[in-house]
Amino acid sequence: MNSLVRCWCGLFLSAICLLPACGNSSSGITVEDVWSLPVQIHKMDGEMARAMGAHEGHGGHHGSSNGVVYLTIRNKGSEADRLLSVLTDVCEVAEIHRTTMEDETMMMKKIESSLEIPAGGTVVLKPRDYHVMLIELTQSLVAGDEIALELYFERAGLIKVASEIRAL
Ligand SMILES: [Cu+2]
Repeated sequence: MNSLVRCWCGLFLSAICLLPACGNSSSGITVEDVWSLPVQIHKMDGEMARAMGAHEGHGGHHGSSNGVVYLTIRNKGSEADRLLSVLTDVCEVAEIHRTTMEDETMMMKKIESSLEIPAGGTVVLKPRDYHVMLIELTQSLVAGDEIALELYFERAGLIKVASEIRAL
């Protein structure tokens, strides 16, 4: 009887995590519209190449494969939360970056600490803005495939999402 109960419980939990926005309901955080692009340094267009060239730490990896992840984080809770880190198996390091314009040059910087998601607010990681940088891919990103990401929030804890890889 005990094993049957555990079995049903397991099924129930996996069913919850198959929902597209697999959030922690008590925290109010949901993650939606998760997608990725491969970024090949030597194949990037001028704009991106300048951004990457200006980027500390990427210059030394000329020719290595990187990727980006874009996503939307909603906080329906009454308290602010913070995205602390991102983990994935497909690269050596995943960092939260922000692209900004400085003196008409596109710059990309790792954010200083963590990314705040205000109470009742939405933060969109999108091209030319916040993004998750996948540095030194250990496997190639193939359009149509999905990669697994683990997002760690200060209050909501771990939220696992799948990111759809789009074509460049
Ligand atoms: Cu970046």
